Amino acid sequence: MRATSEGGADLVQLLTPEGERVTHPDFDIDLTAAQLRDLYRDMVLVRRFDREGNALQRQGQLGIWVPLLGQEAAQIGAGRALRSGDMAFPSYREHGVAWCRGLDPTELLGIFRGTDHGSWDPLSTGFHLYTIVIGNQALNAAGYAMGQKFDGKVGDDDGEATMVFFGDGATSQGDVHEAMVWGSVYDAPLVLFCQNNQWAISEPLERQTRVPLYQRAAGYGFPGIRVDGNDVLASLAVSKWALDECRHGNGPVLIEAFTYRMDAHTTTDDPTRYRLSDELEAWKLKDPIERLRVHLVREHDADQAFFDEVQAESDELAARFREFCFSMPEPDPGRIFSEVYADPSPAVTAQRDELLGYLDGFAEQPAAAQGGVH
Ligand SMILES: Cc1ncc(C[n+]2csc(CCOP(=O)(O)OP(=O)(O)O)c2C)c(N)n1
Repeated sequence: MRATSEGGADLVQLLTPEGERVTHPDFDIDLTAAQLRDLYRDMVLVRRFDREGNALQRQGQLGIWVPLLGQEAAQIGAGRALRSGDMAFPSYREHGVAWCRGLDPTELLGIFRGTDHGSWDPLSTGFHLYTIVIGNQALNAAGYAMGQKFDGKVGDDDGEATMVFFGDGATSQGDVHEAMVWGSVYDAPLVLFCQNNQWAISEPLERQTRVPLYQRAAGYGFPGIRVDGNDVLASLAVSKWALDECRHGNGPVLIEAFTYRMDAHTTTDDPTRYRLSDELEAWKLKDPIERLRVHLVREHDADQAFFDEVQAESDELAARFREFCFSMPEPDPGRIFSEVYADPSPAVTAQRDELLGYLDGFAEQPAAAQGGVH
């Protein structure tokens, strides 16, 4: 399984890299020109604030940023297939899914600036907090999906489903295998959405598997589908189908979105040390945004005014993202102790007092006198 830009014969594709609309015997989707424009807009805006995140890290405003460059179609397709009653469990690169769940992109900044561990409410957004521990969210998601089943929320068109996002590297984690076992034996409404971006930091796909990842589903007894992860139409169509199967009690489903991490693993990584630029060049020709742009121009009369409008909106979003980052307050040092337990704990209180006392040794204004813990 060498890292490759070819998805093979089983790849589900509805829009070629050249922007040509093609059919597939099992999957299709009928979208209006307005819906296609919306998908284009989603991808452009998400890419824009992602690039801004990278720049902010380089300027010392963020401790780290995790780029999604190249994975916009996989994420927007999956994210737009979800309904408000569904639950999504991301890893740390799912800024596009966050966008689809209605988070304001500025809500992502705290984690990367080191001011919080995630500021949004998972229940009201249907979007769990980011998980850095590789594969761990798959078990959380399997448990959540089992709960949906036990609560009788599965079985018809209005059923609920859970979607969990993880990478190719995560498929080597025990947690992901265990999630597949739990999900399958409890017929859980669980869509396992694996973004195979060909690399797990510097480890290529060939270090994770001998067989294509989607084929692993057969061993657990549920369908596995490989979709062109750079094709937003295919990602949306396959995700909708998989979620629908789950709503009706036919889960789980594994989706392998075949894509490519166009940037570094994170801003701490230098991919030129372990991969060749010709690989990157081959994937540039499969860019998810460009193929939809070409399709919109050729088949749906999108004119320059439309593209200019989206560009202007993305610049505004980037400026707002940036301004928000600059204006984020420093967290109170006592805050890390404030929500460890529901009720005060003597051990945590002692640690808090020790830290605040220590910091007071440096401050002109004692930290304890500033209000300390909320
Ligand atoms: C349990 C665990 N082991 C190791 C790491 C360090 N680590 C962070 S990202 C990463 C690679 C993950 O690759 P993949 O699952 O393919 O996802 P991608 O980052 O490519 O989206 C590793 C090993 C971690 N965060 N958690």
